[in-house]
Amino acid sequence: MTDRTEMWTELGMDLEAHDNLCSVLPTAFGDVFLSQENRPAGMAYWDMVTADIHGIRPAELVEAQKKGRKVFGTFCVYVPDEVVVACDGIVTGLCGGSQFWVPDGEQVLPSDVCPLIKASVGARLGRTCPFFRIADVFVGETTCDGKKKAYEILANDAPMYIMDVPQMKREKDIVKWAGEIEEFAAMVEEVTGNELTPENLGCAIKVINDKRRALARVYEARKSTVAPISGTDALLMMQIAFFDDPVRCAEMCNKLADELEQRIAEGVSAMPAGSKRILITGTPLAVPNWKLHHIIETCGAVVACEEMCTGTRYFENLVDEGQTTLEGQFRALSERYMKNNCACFTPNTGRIDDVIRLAREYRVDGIINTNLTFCTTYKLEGPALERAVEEAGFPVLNIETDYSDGDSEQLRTRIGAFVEML
Ligand code: BJ8
Repeated sequence: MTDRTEMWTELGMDLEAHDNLCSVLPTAFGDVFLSQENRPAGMAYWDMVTADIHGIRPAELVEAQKKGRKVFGTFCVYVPDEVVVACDGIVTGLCGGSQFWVPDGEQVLPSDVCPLIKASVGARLGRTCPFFRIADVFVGETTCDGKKKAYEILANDAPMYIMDVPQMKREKDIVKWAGEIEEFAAMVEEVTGNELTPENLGCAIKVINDKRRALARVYEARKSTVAPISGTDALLMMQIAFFDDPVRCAEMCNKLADELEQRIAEGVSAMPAGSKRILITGTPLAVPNWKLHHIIETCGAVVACEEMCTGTRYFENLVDEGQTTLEGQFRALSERYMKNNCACFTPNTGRIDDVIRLAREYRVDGIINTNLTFCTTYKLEGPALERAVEEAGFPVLNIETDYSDGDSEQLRTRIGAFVEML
């Protein structure tokens, strides 16, 4: 593997601490991914990217910056990538999914904050993630309270721009989000030095829609009871989609979908016969958080679908490609993004409808509702969700967990018992 020390040094990273992270990742990756049997050959791409996750893509971003392009780091699926791509900027995800970053986050945050927030702040302040060093602009948003306050802390160390996400979904909220997107576009134009036009925004809308279509094809294949891919592999594909070049992402996902469709036709499964099918819903699973999928899929079940931001919410609903003015395009973007069902909204009954719809479409036997510890919004809407899906005929297991491995055995016992009774 290419030695990245020079790049990491130039990025001002803490090399010693970063070495500790790099030393545990290969074992974790091997245990979770390479131990699986009958994987699709197409996963070789994601294995390669993940094996050098702090090298390959960061090196591309640094090269692009040398040519004058700007990198925008984002924390939420409400931020419209299309605007950045239209202005020849690059988007990269910034949500932290490793326990490794949590202690550095706890230096400045109370311990009773969700691990995603602590890890994201820790990754920046501990200088142990190249993506958090590379981003020219950090784009935050007014979703949950913890994130809003964490962004204030991050702003002391990183260039933050905040988008004001509405908390309801009325017509005036859609209008407001379109206005926020317009203001965001002005900032992106200024940072990139490139003008946003209906033409380049139209192209970017098509590029990101193509990426959504490709991800959707892989998910479509997961509806088959043949189970041509494990949920763990599909999750990795989804997590990397937040970092990859969108055109290449679509190309690789389409290739994978071709292979999965072939496997379905030939009856080739990645999972043992009789594996119970699970839909998982809840808070996002940022890379490298593979804990729940690994436990579920080593307990006699397959994760068939994720109703979460690292799942269906990332690709369902396309942006209308028929608009020819910036005003019409901002409105089309707003309409699409406002269809996303985050627990930060009130009410958020659309998520319950989605979970039941997806549970039927993916023909699942049971649902796991997962909540990151201290995420109040998702926790509070949990009971209503669980009641509704049970009424719809789906058994449900509620899980609250963080990034540490301390509860893994306890989770294995609970999930094993749940799968057993399906
Ligand atoms: S659209 S889910 S990506 S906000 S888990 S940080 S909500 S305390 S991540 Fe999210 Fe956007 Fe919503 Fe999706 Fe807060 Fe909860 Fe932590 Fe969360």
